[in-house]
Amino acid sequence: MPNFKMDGPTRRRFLAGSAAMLTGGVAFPSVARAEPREIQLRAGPARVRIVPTPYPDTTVWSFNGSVPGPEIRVRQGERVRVFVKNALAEETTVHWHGLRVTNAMDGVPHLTQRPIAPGETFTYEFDALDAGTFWYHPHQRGFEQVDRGLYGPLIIDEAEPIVVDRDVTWVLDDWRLRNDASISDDFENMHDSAMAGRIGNTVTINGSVPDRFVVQAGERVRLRLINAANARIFALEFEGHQPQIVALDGQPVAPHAPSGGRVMLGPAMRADLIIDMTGAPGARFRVIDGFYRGREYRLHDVVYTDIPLRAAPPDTAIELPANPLAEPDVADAQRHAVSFGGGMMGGMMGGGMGGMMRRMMPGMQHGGIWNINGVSATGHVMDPMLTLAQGRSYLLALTNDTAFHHPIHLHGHSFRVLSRNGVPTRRREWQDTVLMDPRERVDIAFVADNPGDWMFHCHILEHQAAGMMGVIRIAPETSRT
Ligand SMILES: [Cu+2]
Repeated sequence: MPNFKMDGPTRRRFLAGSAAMLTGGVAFPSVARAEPREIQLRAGPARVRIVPTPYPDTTVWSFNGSVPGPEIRVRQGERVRVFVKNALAEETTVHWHGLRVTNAMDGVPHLTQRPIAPGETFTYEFDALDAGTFWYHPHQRGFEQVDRGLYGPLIIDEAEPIVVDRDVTWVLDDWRLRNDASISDDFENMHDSAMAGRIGNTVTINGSVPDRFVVQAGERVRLRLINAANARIFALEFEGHQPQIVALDGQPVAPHAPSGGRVMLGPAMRADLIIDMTGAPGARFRVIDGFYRGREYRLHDVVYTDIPLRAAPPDTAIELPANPLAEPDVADAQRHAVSFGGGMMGGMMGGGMGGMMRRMMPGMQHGGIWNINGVSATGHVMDPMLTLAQGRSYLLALTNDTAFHHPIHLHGHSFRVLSRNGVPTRRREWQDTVLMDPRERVDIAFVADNPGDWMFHCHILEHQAAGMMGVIRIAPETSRT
């Protein structure tokens, strides 16, 4: 984990001390931005240790030789310039997941940019508008490039951060490894494409099989979870602890305990937790991932040192300041229905592969397995499924007409999740990726304030590649076509 400080003081304490003079009550943080923050990323093959000895190292594709790639960490309001050098043998791009960048910087091959050819460098530049937990990854053949290790965390610090003892990032991923610790190359197979996606056999945190997370009694930790897996959904339970969710997909939410005690994260989703270490010195607790019924496993151990930090965790406020997002006018929003279809009709119960294949949609071809509103994407360039007027509010009534979960991601915007199956959500959370249960209906709303052609797709990368992808165009009202 070369780029992660799991222990020791973070920049946060320093920032907490210096933030007051930078804000002065303005709605939008105005950090001096004389020069953009410059970052170099090099996408290329590397050898890293994913599983412990006696297994050998694993050949991956990574940014700057590590998995995850380097943590990009900037202050809200800063301008960021990233030089991406492609040292792969194939084209690539980088998408800044959840960031409201201008369209040309969104990293979608052929739609927003020409892909970066092998040997080329592309320069991305954007403003860090929203504080929060984000990540970056290629959008070119993501099902293989992300799976092989091309991803990294992107953290934007609040101008006035909440006070914690440690600020820790866990990038979750899973890998399909062979016995020699090499990555199985069975990409784009029919089984993964038509069912739940490429679920791996080895789960990692920050690029390696987790060992123990050492904490101190009385400590308060901000834990930023990022699900970088192609397809695995996580449902994390922190035994013996009461985590509070303070942000989802980077956007602040009223602090609350996770429903059922489990933090749910579909692919690409993030959650910021505040965890007070209320255990006794020397105690040990498990972190359980229980999403897949009958396949619960111990993801991690929380291990207390013998020396407490203090008698009890602090009781300071943990609510995060809101980001400058435009509030949709739901009453006046134009409504569009969007349905997600395809895949196996009857789910994955019984029958084996042959039975499952027989239950597939009639006429279904590989590459056209999934669809949005009946259209199955064959690449990133396509006619827009919707053309929206810049500045107006929209309500998208999403319906999952399939037997599988889908984490649906909209580029360039965050949206409010208004209701699920007709029941209003309690917190109207902002998300950029909403996890839909099989057959579920979810209403989302947002202001179409970022002009351009934006991807709207499932973030199970095998589903995306097999057609569950569309383009939403946002254009000035006068130039709508
Ligand atoms: Cu999907």
